Amino acid sequence: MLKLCGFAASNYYNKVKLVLLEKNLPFEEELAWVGETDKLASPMGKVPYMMTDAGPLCESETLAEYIEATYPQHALLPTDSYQACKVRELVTFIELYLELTARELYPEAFFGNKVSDNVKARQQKLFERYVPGFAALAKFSPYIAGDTFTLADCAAICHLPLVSSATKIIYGRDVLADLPVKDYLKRMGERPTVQKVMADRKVNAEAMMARYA
Ligand SMILES: N[C@@H](CCC(=O)N[C@@H](CS)C(=O)NCC(=O)O)C(=O)O
Repeated sequence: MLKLCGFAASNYYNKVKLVLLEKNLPFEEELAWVGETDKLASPMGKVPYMMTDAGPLCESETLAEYIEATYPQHALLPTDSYQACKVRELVTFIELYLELTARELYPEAFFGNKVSDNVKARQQKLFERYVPGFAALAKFSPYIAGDTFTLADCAAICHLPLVSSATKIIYGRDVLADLPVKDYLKRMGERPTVQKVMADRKVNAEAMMARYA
């Protein structure tokens, strides 16, 4: 049985959990806060990581690809290799250019710390290049990569809300405001799998904040 390790307030953890739920696979969850992770399974100390029958794995997209390759039911990648890579391309854009750029703002946006004006300005400049790049690839029709729910939706559903809220808090404007992200997330929020992930996220986020307090 697959065991997903980490905590449900994490967007990367939730991306993999959504993959597992969408594929209707049995799995266990093991709570591991940052600082309490298994260093052999996740040498960088990051979550999520996963215990499989074959051994441990880390990095959320590696986990997603492992699950997809090992359990073909309820496919989350197109069979056509070009179309599958279009999905992966979108995941990379969402994570490397949007989520990681926004992440620099999280300490101030969500955790009561301060981010320097230099960092805010640097990240804003990056968004000016990265958001149009993402907009050129994202379809929202009705799914992020086109007419089928894919791994890119699992990433978008978990990451885009943080990009929107962090930039809204720091800059007073959601950098994704000109894209149909809100409608898209509302549509995706109708899925029972997404509702389950978000409900668990809420409970765990409260526990996480209590740990900080
Ligand atoms: N590239 C990693 C990113 C995971 C990540 O940044 N997880 C955060 C929690 S949302 C974490 O573990 N942060 C602790 C740290 O960076 O040391 C992945 O895709 O799994």
